[in-house]
Amino acid sequence: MRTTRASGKPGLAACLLTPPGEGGISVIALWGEGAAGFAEARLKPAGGRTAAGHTVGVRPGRLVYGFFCGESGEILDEVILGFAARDRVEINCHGGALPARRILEDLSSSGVSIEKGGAGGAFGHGARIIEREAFEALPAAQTSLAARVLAAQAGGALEHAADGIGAVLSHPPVDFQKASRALGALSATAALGIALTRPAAVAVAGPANAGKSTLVNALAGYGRNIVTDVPGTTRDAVRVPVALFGVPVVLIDTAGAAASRTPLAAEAALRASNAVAGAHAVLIVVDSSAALPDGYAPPGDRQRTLVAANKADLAPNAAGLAAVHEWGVGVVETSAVTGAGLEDLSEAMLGVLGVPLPGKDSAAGAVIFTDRQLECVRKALQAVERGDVKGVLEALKSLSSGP
Ligand SMILES: Nc1nc2c(ncn2[C@@H]2O[C@H](COP(=O)(O)OP(=O)(O)OP(=O)(O)O)[C@@H](O)[C@H]2O)c(=O)[nH]1
Ligand SMILES: [Mg+2]
Repeated sequence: MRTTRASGKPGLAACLLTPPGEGGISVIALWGEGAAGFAEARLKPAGGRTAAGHTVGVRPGRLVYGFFCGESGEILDEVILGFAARDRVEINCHGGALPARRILEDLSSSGVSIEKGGAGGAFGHGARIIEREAFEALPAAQTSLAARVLAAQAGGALEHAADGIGAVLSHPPVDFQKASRALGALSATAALGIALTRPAAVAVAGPANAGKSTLVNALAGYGRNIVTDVPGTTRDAVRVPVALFGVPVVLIDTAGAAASRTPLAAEAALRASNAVAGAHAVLIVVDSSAALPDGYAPPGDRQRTLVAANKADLAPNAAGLAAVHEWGVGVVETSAVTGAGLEDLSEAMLGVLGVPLPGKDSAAGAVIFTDRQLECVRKALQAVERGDVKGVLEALKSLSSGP
């Protein structure tokens, strides 16, 4: 989103770096030729001397405390200005929606172009596209693995890999096989990279009282959901973010399949089936120490279903377990109470989601983490198959430089 430019400061742009909402501070980036001088002229330093015309000794790396004034001289907020370079300033004002909005509105009416917000916006000025995409995704990273992978891509890992593949084709002898292998390996990283930035949802369904909520709590690491020994405890579909080997996933705990026909039970069942329909995968939790309820059939399609045969700490019910194995889907024995089998279950869940298990080096190398990047690599692969060097180089260029 770009506001209409007014006259006055055609070379300057600004954007809000911090997310909207309550917080200690908001940070506005202001950049463009003359940004430091512009900000300096708007600052009334806390030390006394008035704003315009008086120097505060701006130099890169300096922080200056004072009051940021509007075009008319009105004080807009108490701020700390950070001068990152001659043409880049960060305005740290009070948090919450209003102080930053007042400053941005004033900058806009002074002719400063207001750019799309988020950390990526601040780097839009001269930034490479993959770096910008990484900085846009970083604030939403939910696990340290996601943050490390994105930081590595912001630092150039993916761009470097693309350059390396381009180099293989740019000089004779052109090695299509090598380029094809490298592009194949690169596109295979997308399953992990995209899962890190766009967490998949797994619906947790199954008969009442099987231990669904206890299992979700165990995977989350805290008592998010109410657990009791009364069948029918869970009614709502409750979304619980968890990390499976560093991969963020949203588990949706649902009401157990039960025979009750009350309106509340009917609504709970509807919410459960909606969760199953909308999820990327389904984890069916059964009580392996009991027979399956009469007529119970697993919801969802088999390709994306996994079973946790829970309560494995109790004596197994052979007939119930045999019936579950007939469903033809992966079965992992778990005990949500002792924690047994939870690692195997986490690994199996990633398998059903098509996400490779992250390795020690996953955060260090090149990783595709957006659909746009994957599309570029796919185009490069197609061009390799056609023997079209120019097509590959163009696709790699758009991976690193955008359309
Ligand atoms: N022994 C044993 N008990 C378990 C295990 N998991 C859950 N339970 C117990 O089983 C009972 C039901 O657990 P919940 O987690 O509420 O089961 P649920 O499937 O969410 O039940 P609804 O929400 O009613 O469908 C509780 O008393 C739990 O403590 C397990 O692995 N082993
Ligand atoms: Mg429950």
